[in-house]
Amino acid sequence: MANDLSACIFSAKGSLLWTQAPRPVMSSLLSAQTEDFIDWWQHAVFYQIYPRSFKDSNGDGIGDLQGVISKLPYLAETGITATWLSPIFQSPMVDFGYDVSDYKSIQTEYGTMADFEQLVNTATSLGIKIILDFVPNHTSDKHEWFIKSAARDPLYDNFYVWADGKLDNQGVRQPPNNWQSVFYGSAWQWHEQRGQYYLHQFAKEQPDLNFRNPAVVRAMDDVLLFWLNKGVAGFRIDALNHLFEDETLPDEPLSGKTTDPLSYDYTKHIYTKDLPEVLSMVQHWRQLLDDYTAKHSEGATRIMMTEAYADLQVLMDYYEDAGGVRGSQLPFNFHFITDVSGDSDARDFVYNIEKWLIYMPRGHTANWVMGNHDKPRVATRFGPASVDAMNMLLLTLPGVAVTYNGEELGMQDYDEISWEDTVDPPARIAGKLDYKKVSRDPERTPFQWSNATNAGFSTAAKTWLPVNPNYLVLNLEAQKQAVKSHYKVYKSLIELRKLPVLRRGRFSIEPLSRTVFAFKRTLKDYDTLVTIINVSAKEQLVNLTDFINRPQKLVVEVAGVDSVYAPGDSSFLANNRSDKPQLRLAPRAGLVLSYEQSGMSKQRRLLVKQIIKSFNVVLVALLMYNLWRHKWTKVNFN
Ligand SMILES: [Ca+2]
Ligand SMILES: [Ca+2]
Repeated sequence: MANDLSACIFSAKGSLLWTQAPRPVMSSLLSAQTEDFIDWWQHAVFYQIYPRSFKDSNGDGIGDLQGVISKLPYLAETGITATWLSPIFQSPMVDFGYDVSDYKSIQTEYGTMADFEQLVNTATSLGIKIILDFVPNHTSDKHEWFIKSAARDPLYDNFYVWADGKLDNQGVRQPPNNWQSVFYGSAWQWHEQRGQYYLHQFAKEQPDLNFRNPAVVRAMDDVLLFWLNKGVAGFRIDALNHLFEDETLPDEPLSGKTTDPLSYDYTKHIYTKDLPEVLSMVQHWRQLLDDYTAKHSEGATRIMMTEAYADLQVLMDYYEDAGGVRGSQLPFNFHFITDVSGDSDARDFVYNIEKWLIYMPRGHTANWVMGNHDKPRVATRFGPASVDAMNMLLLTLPGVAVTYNGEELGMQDYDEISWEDTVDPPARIAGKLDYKKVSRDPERTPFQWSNATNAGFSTAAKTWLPVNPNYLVLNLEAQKQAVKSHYKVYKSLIELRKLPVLRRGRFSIEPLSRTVFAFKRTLKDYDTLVTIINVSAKEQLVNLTDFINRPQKLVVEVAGVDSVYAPGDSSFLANNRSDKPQLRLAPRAGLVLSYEQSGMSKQRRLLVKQIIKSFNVVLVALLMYNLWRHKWTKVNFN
């Protein structure tokens, strides 16, 4: 099936289904995906596991692979079919695994290769795909490639970005240019042994690889093939748009955003980010994955998802460039993280959702990332009351949904981590006064499984990051037992996602007011699904007559924990005698409703067909009886 997929998408080009309402509306561009051709990844929920904080199996206070294995049944029970794991490779952990010292071995504190193989086998038996985090931009400074490169070993001499410094007016050696590290300070570090500076776009312990060297490209291809042979379904590619820098090392122009020359915001990153060479690497890796899938067709399509905080046009070229060359299946869509917040109104949401779909090349799959380990959690960005509504939005939009672990419970950032307990590198660099402004530790605290010690994460006296004290009330066990909970809402949404209308239905969206927006998913012969979100902090009464012909026919499928409605409610609008029946939406709440679009649902249609069929049988029987009686009478007369 995988091999037929691209052909199917191409042949279906031009058959897009655009809705015809006068309001701004969008096609999901999913029409190309008939039921037979939806590949495993095209409608999956990708659950991001941050292994260090997920589950500790041996009581050292650090999450590990056996911990992840022990929780795979939980993911399966929740309905998760795909995961992506933050790095699990050998690393000095300066940047918690994003500084890899050996791409082909497992970090000792996380487990062994045997544990990893067990993880893949167990996941496979539960129907869960494993995606690994691939960190190509830089290695650890403890990687043997870097050590050999620093020593000018001829095989590795050119593996990293080395440059001579320059002398200032006082004759003091300075870095070759004004490039800054994302983590603050110069992106150049002097290396005494080599007698040159090396580039590090992130921490100084993360030297940038030189992808202009074909030997580096080959070495990294080899890493990808190694893990593909271990049975992974693909890769999430880290910090993609930082891969290449301008070879002539020019100064970057000033941005005017800050007067601090050591801040990453001090310059515009026109020579260190989103260079055209990045696209060619994406296409190269796509080819590698496609070739692998073709050679190992017994397995699933191997895919890539790419991390780049970049302009929309750049991201769309990753999908497919103007020449039709394909790259990333899923260039991460971070609009829900970067472009909307708790202060956004309904129009901002609609605009950002449509923006992605308008620019996405035809025949591709949309994706929506609601959170990750680098950004504050949903409850912090949108407010704790928004948790259910944001999950409704995420899980009923067309395409792929990406959930960061803990968001199914509405876990909250732990903002009170002391300076002493702070471990995130940019936070340590920022110092005691400013660390809270940049620290990513608050969204990385251990998963809250129960109200047991350390939230059931670990039996250690001290965990690597403190557990959020709210675990006593906010934990999975409590949410499983409660009548209503964020987890139960999340799980019911995943169940609902199995409906054909959510897998491949058309999509149209409108702001109904400044505070409420709604979208429809429609598919011939199936009930329409409608998602309505109130993004304001006030209760809203919503008149749906503009949006739907007969709102009286709506039935609640999923309601949030604060909703006055419950799943199955259907009489709430029918009993409303007003000409313009109104729906009541709690502050920052959402609702998912079903609606018999054509007046007759698939189920009812089948019933009618059955009745007609039975009626036909009776009719034929009557006819036969009449014929027989006629013949018998005739015989009698003769
Ligand atoms: Ca452990
Ligand atoms: Ca780079």
